[in-house]
Amino acid sequence: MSTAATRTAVVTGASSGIGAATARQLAAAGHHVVLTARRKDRIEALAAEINAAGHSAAAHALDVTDRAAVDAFAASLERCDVLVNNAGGALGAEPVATGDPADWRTMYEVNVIGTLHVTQALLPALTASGDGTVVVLSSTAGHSTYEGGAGYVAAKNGARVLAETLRLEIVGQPVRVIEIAPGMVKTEEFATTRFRGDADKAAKVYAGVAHPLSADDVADTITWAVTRPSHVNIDLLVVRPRAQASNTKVHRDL
Ligand code: 8X3
Repeated sequence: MSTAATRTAVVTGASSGIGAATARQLAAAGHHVVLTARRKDRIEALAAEINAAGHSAAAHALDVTDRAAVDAFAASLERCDVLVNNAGGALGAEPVATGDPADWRTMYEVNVIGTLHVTQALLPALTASGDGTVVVLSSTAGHSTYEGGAGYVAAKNGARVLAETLRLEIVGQPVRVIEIAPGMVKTEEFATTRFRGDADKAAKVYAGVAHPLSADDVADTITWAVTRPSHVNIDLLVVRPRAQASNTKVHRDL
C-alpha cells in the first residue's frame, strides 16, 4: 500500500493501451499510481490487478475535458509527484479538403485542452513535491505532418508546444517537463478509434510491419525517463519501430 513516503504518479487515459501499460510499469517501479479515464470499470479492474500484484494503485473516473471534474480530482489528491498526460488520440484521417471540423475540435479538446486542464490543476502539487515530473505524450505527428493527418498533427503540435513552453516558463522550479513522441504503436484501440470501428482500415495501418511498437515499449521509455535522477530532464524522446524511418517511410513485408 502507499505510504506518505511513496511517490504518487497520476496517469490519464489509463484504461487501455499506453496509459494502462504505463500505470503497470510505474507501479512496479514503486510509485503509488492513480489511474484516471472516463471508463470507470476498466480503471477499477486495472487498479485491482496492480494491487493484487503487491503494488499500489487507485482509480478515479475522469474526463480531462471537464475542468470542474479535473479541479475536484486535483483537490482529492494527497500529493502528486508525477503526472503522465497520456489521454488523447486521433479521430479520422480525411484530407484537409474534406475533414470534419467536429473531429478537429474533439482532437484539440482532448489532446491539448485536456492536457492543459490536468497540468494546470496539478502543477501546484507537483511543485510542492519538491521533485515533480510532467510527462506529455505527444507523437511523431507533433513533429512532422503526413497526408490525412492534419487534424491529429495540429493537435499533437499543440501538445508539443504546451510541453516546450511550460519547460521554459517554470525553469528554476523543481519540476521537469518531458515530452515522449511515439511513432507507430499497435494498441487495441488507437487505429480502431481513428477509423470509427472499421477493423479493415485499422489493420492496414500496421499491414506488413513485422514489429510495430507495443504499449509496453512506450511505457518502458516513459518509466525510464521518469526514473532518471531528478536533475536529468529528458526534454524529448522520439521512439519508433525499426521498420519506420519517418511518418511516411515504413518498411512493409507485403
Ligand atoms: C501515432 C503516430 O503516425 O499514427 O501518434 O500519427 S501516427
